Amino acid sequence: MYMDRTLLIVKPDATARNLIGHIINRLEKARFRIVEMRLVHLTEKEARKFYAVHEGKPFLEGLVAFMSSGTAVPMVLEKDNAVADLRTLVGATDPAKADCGTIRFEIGQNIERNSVHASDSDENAKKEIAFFFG
Ligand code: 3AN
Repeated sequence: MYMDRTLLIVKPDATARNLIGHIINRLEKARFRIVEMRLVHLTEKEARKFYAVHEGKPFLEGLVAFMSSGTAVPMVLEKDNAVADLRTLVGATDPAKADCGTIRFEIGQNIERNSVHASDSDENAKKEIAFFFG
C-alpha cells in the first residue's frame, strides 16, 4: 500500500545540541515511520540549491551559511497525511509564534535556527526527497 511521504531535515542548530534522538522520538511517538535517513554536511552550493525558491530574499545568505555550518539529518517520513501532519507537529517558522507543544516551540532558537525543516506540499516533498535520496 502506498503511504504519503514527506521530508524532514534536522538542522545544524539541533544536531549541535545533541537533539537528533529527541526529534526522532517526537516523530515516532506521532506515528511517523522513518523510511530513509542520512547524516550530511551540506556545502554552501548544495544549501543554495536546496533553498533556490528563496533566491532574492534578504535572509537567504544567512540561511545558506547556517545550513552549511554543521551536520544535518534529512529523513523520509511515511504516514497518512504526512505533509500536513508533519507541518502541524513542527509548528510555525518562527519558534516565538509556534503553537505550544510543537517541535519548534520546544527547541527552536529563532526564525533562522528553527531546528527542523518540513516539506510544505506533496509536490515539494517529492522534489526534496529526490534532492537527498534521488
Ligand atoms: P518553513 O521552513 O516554515 O517552511 P520557509 O520555507 O518560509 O519556512 O523558510 C525556509 C527557512 O528559511 C526557514 N525554515 C528558516 O530557517 C529560514 N527563514 C524563513 N524566514 C526567515 C526570516 N525572516 N529570517 C531568517 N530566516 C528565515
